[in-house]
Amino acid sequence: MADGAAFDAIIVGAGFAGIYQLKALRDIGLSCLVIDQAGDVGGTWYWNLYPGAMSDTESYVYRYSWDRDDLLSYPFKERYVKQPEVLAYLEHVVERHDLRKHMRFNTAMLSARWDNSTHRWDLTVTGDEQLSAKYVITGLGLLSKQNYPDIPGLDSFAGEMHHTAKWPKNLPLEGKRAGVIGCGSTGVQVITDIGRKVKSLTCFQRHPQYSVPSGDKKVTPEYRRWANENWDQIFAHVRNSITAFGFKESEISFHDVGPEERDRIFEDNWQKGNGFRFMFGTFNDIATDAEANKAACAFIRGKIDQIVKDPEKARKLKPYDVYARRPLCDGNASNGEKYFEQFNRDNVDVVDLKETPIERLEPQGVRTSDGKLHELDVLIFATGFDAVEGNYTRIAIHGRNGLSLKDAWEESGPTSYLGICVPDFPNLFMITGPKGPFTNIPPAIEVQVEFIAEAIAQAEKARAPLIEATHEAERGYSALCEQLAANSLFWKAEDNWIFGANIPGKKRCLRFFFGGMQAYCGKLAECAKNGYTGFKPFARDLTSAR
Ligand code: NA7
Repeated sequence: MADGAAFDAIIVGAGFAGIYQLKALRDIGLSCLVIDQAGDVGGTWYWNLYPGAMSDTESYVYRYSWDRDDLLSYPFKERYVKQPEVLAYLEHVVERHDLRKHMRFNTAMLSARWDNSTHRWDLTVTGDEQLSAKYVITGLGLLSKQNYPDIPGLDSFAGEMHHTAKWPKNLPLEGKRAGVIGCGSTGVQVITDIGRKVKSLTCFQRHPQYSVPSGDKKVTPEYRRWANENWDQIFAHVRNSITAFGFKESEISFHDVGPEERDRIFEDNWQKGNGFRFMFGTFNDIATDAEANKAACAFIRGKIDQIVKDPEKARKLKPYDVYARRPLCDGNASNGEKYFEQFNRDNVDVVDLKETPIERLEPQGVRTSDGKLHELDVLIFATGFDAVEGNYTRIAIHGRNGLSLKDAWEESGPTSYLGICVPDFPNLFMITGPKGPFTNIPPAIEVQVEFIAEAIAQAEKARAPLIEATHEAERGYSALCEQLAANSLFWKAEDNWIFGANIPGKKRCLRFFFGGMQAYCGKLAECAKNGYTGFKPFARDLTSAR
């Protein structure tokens, strides 16, 4: 093995997760290396350069909570952070904490194999280089393996085709005839941003969406002062909430109030904006009670009818299925217009793919089943991701006895203990792994990073650096996840990536912990406090190891 190729910890991914994990492990004295296949830091925010890309979490809780001076001083201009700002923020954190010297870019993990004789992971990375580490921590992101639909004639299209998650920098769209396939979080953002820039925009929509305005606006000095005076309470609230989105979640049931009050609450939350707020800040049972859910759907359909002037476009844009996908919200275009308002433009149209599915791509554009050729210069795939496990199963990760992670998940679907560890894969930790919490992502990353760093610190102290979840613990945790999701209406939404149902051939099963952030933090704290229950003994051997 080449000199310098052995580390205490190798962290894969230089996004929100990898950056904080590096800092946490470096600060306890471990030798660490971060590798990333990208050319620089940023993770999701390195790749997603598509027009309109933004976080749909409010800016003040889309950042790290642990650097007080930085929280007080780092600027944010608007209520929602846009891709360039998130990227600049992550670059700033890396420089501020002198982390770059531990990072290597353009370096992908191609395979990882546990060696039970050395108790180390052997990694092969780009260029067939061999690296080794006691601990491997993956911060691969939930959503990074792109999903390209298998459309006949894909290669025949003569124009440009781009997936939103692999967007070329500064692609000019002005004056072009653009098509967008997909109207999830990403599609809604792209459409809102480019409607007024392109010559024509054809939106190919399979399921219409319940999108709510974000409520984006400029950050005023008063708002910033409020945040600066309340960082402790803000982040305490985040960890004690369900969604970790920083707003007050509703404690009342839809059935607790009468029709007028219901309308007032829906309207109030629509005006405040944010998709998660609309789902969890209105009533506490929108995601679990069919009647409450239907009322929310009817309210949003009413808004679409009010906003979209052409009744035929409005008809196509109105969803009638259950409101039980990841809640969406749309930002503002540079002129302040929002998603549904785009369809009042003469140059923006929607094609309902349930009525007229795509038959094939042709050199000039997209041919739908009604025989119509939608002529295009550029086709944008906002078609989402092979979410959650997609990043893991494409890499050969082999644990004990050569077992691959792919095979370990073959029957059960992607699973874990605490969203972090998999039995038979010692010293491997997944940040935002399967069955992690369904919340705002940066706070979820933080609690996982801190749990991993503390477990490793304990194992190092005990000189017993072998951290491995038991099968029993994984089964128990999975059963808890199932129980927590049992009443959720999310099961009823078709083609939902949350259950892996957006990709043909993927196993339809639960991929998240639906108990909320507070309960999730409670599980991690309880595990650590009781001597890392659910793991084969390591920290508990502290005394005997000495
Ligand atoms: P999503 O939420 O998975 O949305 C993908 C969209 O692409 C959605 O509208 C899909 O329609 C559509 N899609 C996917 N495959 C096809 C085919 N074959 N034909 C037509 N339309 C298709 O991905 P996003 O990138 O928007 O968001 C992912 C997450 O990233 C988001 O939740 C945030 O957390 C950030 P469907 O609705 O399935 O009918």
